[in-house]
Amino acid sequence: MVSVIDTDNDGKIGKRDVETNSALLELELREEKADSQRRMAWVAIMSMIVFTVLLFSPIISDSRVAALADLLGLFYIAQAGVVGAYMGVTAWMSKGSSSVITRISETTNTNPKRVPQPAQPEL
Ligand SMILES: [Ca+2]
Repeated sequence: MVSVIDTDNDGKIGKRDVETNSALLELELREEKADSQRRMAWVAIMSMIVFTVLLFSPIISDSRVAALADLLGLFYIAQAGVVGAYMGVTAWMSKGSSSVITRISETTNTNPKRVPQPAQPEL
């Protein structure tokens, strides 16, 4: 259940309140998604580091490393792909998020450019 908050404090839930709330909800969902994608990228980076350290440690024998060579190559490519996709998606999403912020500032009228100017006296 999503509750609608009276964002402009006029005591009524109007169309602008619903628009502002839906824009804020969209931002929250976007942030959640970005958080989980960032976590995935960090796990990918850390797994590459941990696996590399493990492969160079004496715990794993040379014969095992040789046997897993092809699989490990694919592993590194896949993990680097996750990190690269994260970078690309982050850059792409940062372009789209400005439209939501513009929508919020339009509905809440907090954009300083949109503050109505006092009428100029005619000379
Ligand atoms: Ca309202």
